[in-house]
Amino acid sequence: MDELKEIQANLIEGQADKVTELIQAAVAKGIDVETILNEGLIAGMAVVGERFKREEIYLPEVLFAGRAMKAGLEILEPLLLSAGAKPLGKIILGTVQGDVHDIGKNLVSIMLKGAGFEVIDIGVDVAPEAFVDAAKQEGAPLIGMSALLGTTIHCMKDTIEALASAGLKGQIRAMVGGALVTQSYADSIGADGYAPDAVSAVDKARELLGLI
Ligand code: B1M
Repeated sequence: MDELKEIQANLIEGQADKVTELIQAAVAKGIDVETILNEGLIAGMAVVGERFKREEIYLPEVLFAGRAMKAGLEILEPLLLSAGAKPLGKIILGTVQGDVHDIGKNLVSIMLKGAGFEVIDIGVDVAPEAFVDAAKQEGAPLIGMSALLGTTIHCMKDTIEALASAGLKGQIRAMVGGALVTQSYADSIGADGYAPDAVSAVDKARELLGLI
């Protein structure tokens, strides 16, 4: 369908206003909302993710595409919920205590939402207990933590320990990421999963929730 290709192309180009306009037109035309999401936005964002991985595009392009994705999701989210589309699973997402970097976390959030997860973004500077409380309150089986600073990375371990103290380790899983985080660091603190980038975070979340 030409409309979906146009949405994809404009998302890849980071044209948020045009994506908004095209999605409104597609919805008005009666194109299925999930088709618009999957074959328009998600397909476009997957191209962006792959190009970023191959270093064909850089951060500004990813951020513009992210903004376009966010604009598109704002229109589709309420329609998807009213259409009763079942989310793949709930994820609590935040940047750890003492850390206000949120660009990477927001990209992870957009990719997870785009893939069909329900993301509860609890923001930045999140204390270990706040991650655990949010997961308990929301009944979420997965916590995602982002950290960018050498001085805050240990808060991931503190959160995993808080999960263990609450008797929830194993029941609620922990996924970690951020510039300084590595697979071996994730293993050393007992995290259930690590993803190096926002695209891989989607596959890791699927894996941790037993969806693949
Ligand atoms: Co800051 N900062 N910063 N900063 N900052 C870094 C991180 C730094 C490396 C810069 C440097 O010195 N070269 C350095 C950290 C050094 C270190 O500890 N090793 C640093 C510092 C020191 C600081 C301050 C302490 C500076 C100061 O005040 N003296 C201060 C700390 C504030 C605080 O948090 N308490 C500070 C402040 C800031 C700004 C507020 C100005 C701004 C943040 C704005 C914002 O986020 N809203 C900022 C920025 C922009 C950066 C740099 C330039 C860019 C970070 C970024 O957004 N990268 C950064 C230098 C750099 O990285 N080049 C730097 C792009 C983003 C898409 O990547 O977040 O890694 P990233 O996310 C990736 C992956 O890591 C992964 O997916 C994302 C997309 O692929 N990922 C996950 C991330 N989270 C994940 C979670 C997952 C899975 C994957 O699962 C849950």
